Amino acid sequence: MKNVLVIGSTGQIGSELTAKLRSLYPGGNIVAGYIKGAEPKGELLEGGPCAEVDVRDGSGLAAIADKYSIDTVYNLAALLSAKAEVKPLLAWDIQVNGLINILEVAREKGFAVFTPSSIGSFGPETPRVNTPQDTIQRPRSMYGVTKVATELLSDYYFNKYGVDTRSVRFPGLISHVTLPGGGTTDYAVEIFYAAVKGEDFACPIPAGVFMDMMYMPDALKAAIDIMNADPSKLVHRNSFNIASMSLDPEMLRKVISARIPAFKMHYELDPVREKIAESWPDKMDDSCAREEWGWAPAFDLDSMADDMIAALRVKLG
Ligand code: AKB
Repeated sequence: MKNVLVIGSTGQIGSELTAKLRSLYPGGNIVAGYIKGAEPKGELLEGGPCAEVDVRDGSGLAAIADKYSIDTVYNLAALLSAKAEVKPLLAWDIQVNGLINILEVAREKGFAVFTPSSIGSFGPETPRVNTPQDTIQRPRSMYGVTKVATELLSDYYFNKYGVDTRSVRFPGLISHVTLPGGGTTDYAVEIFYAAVKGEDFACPIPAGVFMDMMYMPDALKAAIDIMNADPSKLVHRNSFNIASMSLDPEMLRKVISARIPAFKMHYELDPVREKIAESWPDKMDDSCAREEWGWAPAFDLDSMADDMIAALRVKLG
């Protein structure tokens, strides 16, 4: 990886991934791809090349790939799970038709493609605990439907055309640089912002509903390591389960209260997010990622909470 296009570079993952890749590959072109209305600012804008890229425009993408001799594309364009329930057709257009455009250009130009999948690719019939790598994927949300489709399309283009597609199934991501928007797991980020600001947090997910979560530095490491992995060791490709912690709102309340004793939380359930959360795994089995490309997370609940609170105290003053 040297010349990389990050599509969706101003989002929760993209903003941090672009910065990380720029620090790892200072001699390369790490292009921050964005759509109109979500232009990069500050360090993201000044730290390297930026280009407007809409996944629904294959020829625009091909021109950017040529201009920067792109060898790897991180395709992070997506509507998250709760938002995709409001705009299901737009979610399909961006996530599925958009990916087909990218894969078609990848066939022609020869670049590798990372398109994240998610715990959202599973559904209520999937084993909830130690969810196997290869198991039932019958999601009920449009987000999940698009994630299963993107896993299948990515494998199809690898098997049929040799496009180097790889990906991971991200848990809910906890981070302090860019807020997520429209996801079911957003609460696990928002709870920290509320606690550090001294606000009472209204939790949309019921106590006792567990989901896999991960701290952003581990997610970035996974996204980079999978694309650098030795292809001869990969039995799977799209997508690998990766896991680091399984949390419910009460676990987060406790870990935050231990650090911010005045923290207060009450429940104001969101029926859309509640239904989605209840259909997702509690804890994925990530042994294939560990065996095939050496995946190992660095953060657990306590070290993540220490780091999040320290970073937000600086950010929010
Ligand atoms: C969401 O909640 O929609 C995402 C995800 C788990 O894929 N954060």
